[in-house]
Amino acid sequence: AEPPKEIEANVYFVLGGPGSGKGTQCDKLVEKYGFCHLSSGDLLRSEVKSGSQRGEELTQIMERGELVSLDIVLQLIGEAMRKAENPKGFLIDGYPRELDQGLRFEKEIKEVKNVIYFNVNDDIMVQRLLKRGETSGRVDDNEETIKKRLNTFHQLTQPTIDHYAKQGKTLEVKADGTVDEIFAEVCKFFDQQ
Ligand code: B4P
Repeated sequence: AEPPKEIEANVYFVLGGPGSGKGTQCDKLVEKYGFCHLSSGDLLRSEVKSGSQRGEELTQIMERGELVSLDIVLQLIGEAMRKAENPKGFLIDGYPRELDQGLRFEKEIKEVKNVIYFNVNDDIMVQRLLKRGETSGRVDDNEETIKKRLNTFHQLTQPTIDHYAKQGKTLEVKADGTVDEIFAEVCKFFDQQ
């Protein structure tokens, strides 16, 4: 087999609770800076849509607001990264959600340059997700699952964010404002890179 292609572009992890605006901000960053945006949630949802054997299992895990297995997500992200053509950088959105995911990624794929953390309180996240749930058709945008997703975030993802903050790699963005206010903050950071 061919050796895996070396990843040259910078890697940024984009983290925050469910409904913190990760996906929303990443779309705008792609447009402005030409990054390649890979959302672990989107990759999992398209795996479900493809009708593969593991799709049914993934749906159930997402419905429970739990994390799917580390190997599946890492494999999906790695594959997608190697397919990207001339990316200006990678925004890895919603990953790592537990410390092990981050450690494995850095060991097997590449060291992360920075972590962008969207910090919002739970009440606002719940409001945003319930609103999205009116039209999204997502199995996890309902009150019960949202509570579980918040729980998973506080128990597993928050310590992961702390880990990178200690390394001085984290940009923390206060993310309870409007989409444009938050975007302006993030752009200040990327314009200096
Ligand atoms: P995700 O798809 O990552 O779901 P999410 O956390 O809700 O983020 P999303 O990007 O969709 O929402 P956003 O904050 O942008 O994960 C879903 C599930 O997949 C997980 O529960 C887990 O089971 C599984 N999974 C994913 N990654 C995994 C991993 N690495 N390992 C294991 N399992 C994994 O936006 C939410 C809403 O807010 C939008 O409707 C948006 O319009 C709105 N909004 C955004 N910014 C706003 C603002 N400033 N003001 C008002 N509304 C705003």
